[in-house]
Amino acid sequence: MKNVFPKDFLWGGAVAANQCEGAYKEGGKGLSVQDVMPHGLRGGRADKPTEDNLKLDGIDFYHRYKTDIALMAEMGFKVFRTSIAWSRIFPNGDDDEPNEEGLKFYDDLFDECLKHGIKPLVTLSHYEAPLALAKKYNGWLDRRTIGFFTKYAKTVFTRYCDKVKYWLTFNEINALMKAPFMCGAIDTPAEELNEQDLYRAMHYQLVASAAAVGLCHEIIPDAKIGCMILGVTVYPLTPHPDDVIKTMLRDRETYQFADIHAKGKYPAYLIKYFERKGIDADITPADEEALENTVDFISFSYYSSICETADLTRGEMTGGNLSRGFKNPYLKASAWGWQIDPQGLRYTLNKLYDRYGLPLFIVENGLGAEDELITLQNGEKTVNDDYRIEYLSAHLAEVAKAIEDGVPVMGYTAWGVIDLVSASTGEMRKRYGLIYVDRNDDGSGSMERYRKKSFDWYRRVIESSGAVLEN
Ligand code: BGP
Repeated sequence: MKNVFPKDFLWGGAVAANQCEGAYKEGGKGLSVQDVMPHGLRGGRADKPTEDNLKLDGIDFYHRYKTDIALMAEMGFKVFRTSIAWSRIFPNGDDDEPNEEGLKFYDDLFDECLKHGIKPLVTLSHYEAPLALAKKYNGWLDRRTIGFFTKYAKTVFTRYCDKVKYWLTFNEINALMKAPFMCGAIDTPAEELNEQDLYRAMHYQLVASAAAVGLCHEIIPDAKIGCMILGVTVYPLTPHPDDVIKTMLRDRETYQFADIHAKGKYPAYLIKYFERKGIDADITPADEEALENTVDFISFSYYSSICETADLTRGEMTGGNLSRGFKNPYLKASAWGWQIDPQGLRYTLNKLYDRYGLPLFIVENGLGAEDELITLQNGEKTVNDDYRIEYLSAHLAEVAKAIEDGVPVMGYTAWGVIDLVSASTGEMRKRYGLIYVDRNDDGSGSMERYRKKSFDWYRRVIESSGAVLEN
């Protein structure tokens, strides 16, 4: 088979500010919602930052980014996805003026990437809104948050217009409905929110996302901006028509977000749903106009697939952070119970392209596993992570098939390319990296970086433009 990856394919890796930067109160940064979520999505909320929160120091990327970017350059990265911590730029979210020290940090970080020929791909909001917005406004449940967000977006577009040409608005925007505090800075406990509250918050985020798209096009005409969805890939558990319909409905929970970003308006099925349930999502004519700013591409995260059934007694539930479903009897799972399904990635790419006809970008994919750091005879430390190489190469082989199917894939950024703190569990133990970071769940460790076996494998993949995947 000939090598199908285009020459300009954007090979790289991804992280998020809150999971790697640390330095949670340096450089004038305000607190973010993550600073009070010590044990990730699964754990409870604390009143203030506590020592057991590994994100407070992360992997100290804030101070070590030069070394880390150099390692990424060694792998031949064309692109590096990270996020801007909103609370470094507007510490309280509603400040009059941005924090110059925060802006300067990202200037330096992006310059460092560009120095190595790496293009930054920047997420505006990756589960890390300023905590003050949660306390003062109830986050995305308040329409005023749209204004705070667009001011922030305008500030960073203006500042980095010459440096950043690829942008994403909200990370996994569809996750808001499942995790309103982490994704929406909504202070009200999730169990006290009704459906209308959630749909309003969703609507405000969608309007803000579209407004950011419009601003980006205006301020950086040669940039491309996309939405980012949690690519929940769902199969019917059985061929029973009830299961198929249930799967269609579950799909819409994901696609409603991409539908609006790509088509610029609410889909008919959602309008009908609001009518039936008597939901007032507070959609104004000005909002409808703002939504017409549609995205240039669709990006998504892909880790696994799940099954759906109408008969809840039939199946067993999978693991997963925000995308749990029923177990597929044909698939194996990771140690955290996430089902491994490389073919599901080809299926998802085709499905999204059939639906939207827009270029696609896989901005997260990887295997969270426990690694063992070993010392080789020459004294070098490494991890023999053949399991990770197997996972990544199987998924990339399916990306190649999707490209052969005719899907325009812009690029691929492996998630957690350097070990970082897990979003769902707050652990270091669940490692995704091709670069090992010496930090443990109890906070011990030197923070030293070591190349895993997958590091050299990925370097060869990029160097050969994917050709080595065939061997
Ligand atoms: C996605 C998030 C990331 C990341 C990843 C892996 O949902 O966008 O932030 O963490 O999942 O999840 P986890 O860290 O829970 O293993």
